[in-house]
Amino acid sequence: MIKNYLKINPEVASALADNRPVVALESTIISHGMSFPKNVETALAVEQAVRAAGAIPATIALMDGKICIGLSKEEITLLGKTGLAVTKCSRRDFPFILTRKRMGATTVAATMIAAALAGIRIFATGGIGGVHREGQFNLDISADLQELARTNVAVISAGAKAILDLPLTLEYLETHGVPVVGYQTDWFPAFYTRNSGLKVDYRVDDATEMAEILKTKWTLGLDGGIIVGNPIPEAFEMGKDIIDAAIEEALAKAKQKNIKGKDLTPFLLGAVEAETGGRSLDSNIQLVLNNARVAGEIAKAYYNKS
Ligand code: PSU
Ligand code: MN
Repeated sequence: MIKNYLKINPEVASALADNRPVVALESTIISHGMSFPKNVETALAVEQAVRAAGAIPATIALMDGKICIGLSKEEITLLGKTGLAVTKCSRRDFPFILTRKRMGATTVAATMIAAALAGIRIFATGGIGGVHREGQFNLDISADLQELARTNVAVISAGAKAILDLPLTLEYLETHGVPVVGYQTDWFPAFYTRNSGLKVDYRVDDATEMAEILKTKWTLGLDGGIIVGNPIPEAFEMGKDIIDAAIEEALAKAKQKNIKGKDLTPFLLGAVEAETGGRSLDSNIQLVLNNARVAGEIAKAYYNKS
């Protein structure tokens, strides 16, 4: 039974049972997205931001043969300290990591799967995976995009990093019927910068309307997620030239080292951070906090109870 694989912490379980707002949070951002101790500090601050918005946070990871929904401070610290030695898990990895009782950090795709199993509909992260540069030749397309096409969870993110091919990413999402919303913007955000220069399908200005749109989609049986693109706050936006140069350097290094598959995204994230002397990390933290806040507000409107 699925239930045997789920370990939902009591606070989250009771919120779900009472139809109170819950926000799912991923753990690959902790193990592979940032380094210790900033990763742990950020993960805890993100949980606080969800609480401040009036929702219950549920950070998700695989541990001891269970899909854990809602982690303790100790579990978050363990993930953060173990870092890259934790297995980065997407859809394909669940059966192996659970059977072998290994520790697994969930990507956007895996967090969507786990959230849906637990009955959580709203999920906040930093940036989603997408179609990599030259994706039309190397077919490196994140499993996040397929998951968004099939699993009923709304993903609040600051868009996707320009390490990816953003136009191809949006084309792929359109083909698979995944709506891309700009939250208080007409433009798809590019993570460190507010505007990728690419238009979103729909602009939505408030949490209440966003919640209604989600209910309408799922009531109609139109399975799949929605991307809610929430741009980085202006004060923390990076200069486009600085970030573009760092990304070009990172991409060149990855090519030279022949980094491929699931290692590519963490490698590029680390290389960009190193190139910008940690400045990108501050922006990264601030945009995740902002996404947690907006996700909390959408969850409150969706569950209509606090
Ligand atoms: N993009 C970021 N930060 C991240 C990730 C992506 O800006 O931490 C992580 C997320 O967990 C995402 C995963 O789901 O990388 C995508 O990896 P891949 O490209 O291998 O599918
Ligand atoms: Mn990939």
